[in-house]
Amino acid sequence: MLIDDVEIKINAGHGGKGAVAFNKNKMSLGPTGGSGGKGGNIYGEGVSDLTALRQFRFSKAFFAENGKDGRDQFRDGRDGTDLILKLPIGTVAHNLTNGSEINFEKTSERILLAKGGNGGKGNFHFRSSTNTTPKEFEYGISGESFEVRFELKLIADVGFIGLPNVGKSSLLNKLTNARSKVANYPFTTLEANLGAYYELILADIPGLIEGSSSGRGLGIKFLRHIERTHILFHFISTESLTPSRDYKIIRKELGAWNIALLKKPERLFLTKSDLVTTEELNKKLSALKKIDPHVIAISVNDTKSIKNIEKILNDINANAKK
Ligand SMILES: Nc1nc2c(ncn2[C@@H]2O[C@H](COP(=O)(O)OP(=O)(O)OP(=O)(O)O)[C@@H](O)[C@H]2O)c(=O)[nH]1
Ligand SMILES: [Mg+2]
Repeated sequence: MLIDDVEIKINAGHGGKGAVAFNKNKMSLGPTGGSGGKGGNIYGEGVSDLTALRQFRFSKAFFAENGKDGRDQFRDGRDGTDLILKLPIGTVAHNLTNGSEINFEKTSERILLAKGGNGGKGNFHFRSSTNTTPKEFEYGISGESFEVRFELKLIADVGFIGLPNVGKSSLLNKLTNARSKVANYPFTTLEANLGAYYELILADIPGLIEGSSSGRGLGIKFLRHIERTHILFHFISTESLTPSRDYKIIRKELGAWNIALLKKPERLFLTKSDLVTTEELNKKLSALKKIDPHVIAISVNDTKSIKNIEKILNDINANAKK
């Protein structure tokens, strides 16, 4: 199961305490108390492993090390070690306390999530001409600590949508080296799958049905994975008795998740063209032409269809580079 939405608590390190100490060797009372070390920071780091959020499934609290206390003989406490959390690229970190968001988009990019507290000053830092034997010191400050939600929104260029069983995964597998599960029943695909077509990333997601937005079928949470795509490929099967209605059902569910999905460019495909007679194919095609005059009929078993789709993808790729 792809873990794509988790909540945890992160606690950056507490600063160490400053020391109160005096010079013993020389029998003078000069202050020698060192300062406390800084508490460790917590960083997120983008990684290409899409399953990296799995580490947060059962462990819910993460701590960076506290700074060590200052000691005598001017010895400052060591800083606490930073904690690095590996996050799949495409993760949005939502700070649930102040509502801020951070996007992790590049591998190896480290971004500060929670800052460690500063260490306190030791008494050495309080010396002055009027106070040569200070007993003051500071406590360290606590590190930032808050609940954070990591939401993975896969980074893809093209999103495949449609009712279950229309051939989304079959096409992904045909166009890329992905091995998305294919079977002749609804809801074969249970989570988003990515495939690479040259530089373009294609995302195949589970099928939507009427009422997905109210929790029917597999729900619609997986639509987060196509939120950032440039274009949607919408598939309707020739097996459907009501192609235009199917189209509207899917559009309604998309809008229920995020209205922005309805504004994305879309290409419409009538799939499994090999299953029906030319007459039936044309009938269904003309019904869909009323919705989109550029709709095309395809079959994964037909080389010409695949070439057509590859041409569309090549154009998208060329436009993306402009
Ligand atoms: N004849 C024919 N069968 C196809 C074609 N494309 C897909 N199929 C078959 O249709 C069935 C469903 O294909 P999938 O690719 O699993 O469909 P899906 O849209 O990914 O389905 P879900 O993951 O359940 O949403 C499988 O048995 C495929 O072999 C096609 O062009 N022609
Ligand atoms: Mg599928």
